[in-house]
Amino acid sequence: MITSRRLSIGFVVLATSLAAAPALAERFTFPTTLSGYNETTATINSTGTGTFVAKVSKDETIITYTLTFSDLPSDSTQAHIHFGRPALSGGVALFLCTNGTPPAGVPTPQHCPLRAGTVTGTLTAADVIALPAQSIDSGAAGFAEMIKALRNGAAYANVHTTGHPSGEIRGPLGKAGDEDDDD
Ligand SMILES: [Cu+2]
Repeated sequence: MITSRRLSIGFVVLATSLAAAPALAERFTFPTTLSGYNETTATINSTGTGTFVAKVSKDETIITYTLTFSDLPSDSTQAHIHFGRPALSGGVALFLCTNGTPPAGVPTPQHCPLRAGTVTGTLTAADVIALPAQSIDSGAAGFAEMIKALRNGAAYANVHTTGHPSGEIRGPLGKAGDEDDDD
């Protein structure tokens, strides 16, 4: 009896660690697709499309992201994660890339591809831009606030262009894409 009990406990431990294995690299994954139909305040009829995925590390200190877009009718100028829920505009909390003047107070973002391409990168507390009007802090507090926003569908990825400086293609983050394994 004892042997058989040990065996089943061993099996449960093995099964649990196998199930948890894919989650070791990140705690949350937030994928989305970008479209002009998601833009605010005006909906944009754009040929551009894109995909974006943000992966939050297990210890919630690093966001690794990949942004891909194509067929933009004018050159991209910058891309960000904004704090705002679907159908509402919100401030820029995290830069993904920029071809303009780099933001002050955070590490200089990489350049954006012009009409099509992919950028990958990592974001940490140092990259967060405070949004006082929306009560988003800078630093570690702001980073945690943005992860919470992502988990609650209150953030979006946005690519801006010369033709549409306030944003040409946009994708909502969180909710549907929230692969929460925090249990
Ligand atoms: Cu933006």
